[in-house]
Amino acid sequence: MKLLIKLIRNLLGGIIVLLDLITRGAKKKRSPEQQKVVNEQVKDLTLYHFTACPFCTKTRRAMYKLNLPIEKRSASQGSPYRQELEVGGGRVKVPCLRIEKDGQVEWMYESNDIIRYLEQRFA
Ligand SMILES: N[C@@H](CCC(=O)N[C@@H](CS)C(=O)NCC(=O)O)C(=O)O
Repeated sequence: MKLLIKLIRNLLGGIIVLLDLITRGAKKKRSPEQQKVVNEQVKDLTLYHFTACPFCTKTRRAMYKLNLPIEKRSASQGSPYRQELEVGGGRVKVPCLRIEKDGQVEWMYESNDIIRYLEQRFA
């Protein structure tokens, strides 16, 4: 039963990923100079995610739309980043954005909070 639920969840997640790919549209356009600055700024950000999680898809979609090449780390079973997320952030829940600023690290959970943060900073 657990396996069936997992299978259905992954299938639905896959469909959502596919729909996102088909409908995501254009990225935000910046001048090459502006994009270079943004590319540098996002080096302090890392997204921990699962491929087939709808909340992660929503967050990745916002990152794509805002043209933010943020490093993504899979937190699925078996990935070394899973433990990194658990130890650093306190729990294995995705999406989670790791924000490094002035030597301080913040682990931001909740897709809506992450998207709001990215839009306020980069839109
Ligand atoms: N309200 C959260 C929901 C996130 C969520 O439920 N993520 C699932 C994967 S789809 C998860 O990490 N579950 C593991 C857990 O909650 O321990 C958001 O919008 O980010």
